[in-house]
Amino acid sequence: MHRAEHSRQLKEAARRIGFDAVGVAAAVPLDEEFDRYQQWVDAGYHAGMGYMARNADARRDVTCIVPEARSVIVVAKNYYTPHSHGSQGKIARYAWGDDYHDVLPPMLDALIAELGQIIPGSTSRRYTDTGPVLEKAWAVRAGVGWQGKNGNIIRRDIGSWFFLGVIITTADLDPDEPMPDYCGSCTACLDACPTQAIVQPSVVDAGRCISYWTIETKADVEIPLPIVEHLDGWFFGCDVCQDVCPWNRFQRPTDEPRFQPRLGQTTLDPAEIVTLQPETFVERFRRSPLKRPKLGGLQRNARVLLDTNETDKETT
Ligand code: B12
Ligand code: SF4
Ligand code: SF4
Repeated sequence: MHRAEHSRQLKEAARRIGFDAVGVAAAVPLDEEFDRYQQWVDAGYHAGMGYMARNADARRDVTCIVPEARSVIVVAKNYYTPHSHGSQGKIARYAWGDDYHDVLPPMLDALIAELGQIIPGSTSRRYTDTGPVLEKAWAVRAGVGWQGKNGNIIRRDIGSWFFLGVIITTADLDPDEPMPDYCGSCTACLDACPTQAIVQPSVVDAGRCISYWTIETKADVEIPLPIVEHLDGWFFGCDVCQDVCPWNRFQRPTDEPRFQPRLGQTTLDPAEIVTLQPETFVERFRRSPLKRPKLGGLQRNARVLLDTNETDKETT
């Protein structure tokens, strides 16, 4: 059978499994993107994420992961639900429901199983924020979206509220064309970022990003004052640069019920979190992305927000 037919069948399977978009790129080295990644690391923009500086070979060349890989399949899963952020104790939209690290892998496994039917004998490995893969660079190459000036991958049909998943495979599939950039002359995200973390179009310095400080750092790390001063109620993650993006007017509600806000909540109460007991934490945040910084990290965030509220009261 022709490889165009294989690609068609794969895409049909991806839609059937519930992905909102799918594309294919040839598994050739990411030379240009890799150079930019290297510059990002050299500039120290990975801040305390030591793992981002490791396994550089695999980030450049996926055949370090799957020898004889021919194709990289990239899928998108929409997580948008029509609720708003509230104003205090705000949680980033991606973390309102169940953790995508639990939701996406079985879907990717189902797609790998289908691929095994379409091209028997193919070997594949999946990733969704789980290894040294430049998922956004692959998404652009596979035509799943373009990289916006806010650093995220965007599509014209659903905006940017989606997760990425990647399958590296020995299956020889028809590659798609990269998607052109539709940011144009817009600079809304650069202008709106409260901490000027977008240091140049599409380049985010994690060390200045609220998302990094509130999600990726541990309890014993103090959030620097210039970040604290601009938290504006963000408890976990930050969505400012996506909220202002005009392409997110094209957002559509997800069909995945597990991405609905747990207990209907899109905020956390800092006063409640500072006194939360470990057993309750484990119970309440099982399968939630909010467990990533552990109870200590969440309590550090809660204390910062409570302190900021106190200071606000004193100065007004
Ligand atoms: C590290 C990481 C972070 C870090 C660093 C963010 C970043 N922009 O890289 C922090 C903790 C800050 C973070 C935050 C968020 N993240 Co994050 N993160 C990752 C992770 C693990 C690696 C990303 C990476 O490789 N970064 C390194 C840099 C070098 O990569 P890059 O941005 O692709 O770099 C390119 C640009 O700098 C560009 N570039 C450089 N110079 C130039 C010049 C020009 C002209 C151009 C066009 C491009 C360009 O080239 C580089 C290479 O292609 C990925 C999962 C994965 N394995 O890919 C998720 C991932 C990127 N995150 C994701 C999400 C959802 C988020 C948040 C929205 C969560 C939130 N609401 O708080 C925020 C968004 C912040 C932002 N504005 O980027 C999703 C994005 C989905 C999407 N639609 O794009 C991913 C893909 C996870 C997933 N599987 O779904 N994240
Ligand atoms: S997530 Fe927030 S802090 Fe980070 S780049 Fe976007 S707007 Fe700036
Ligand atoms: S806000 Fe404007 S510049 Fe930023 S990603 Fe969206 S379209 Fe691009």
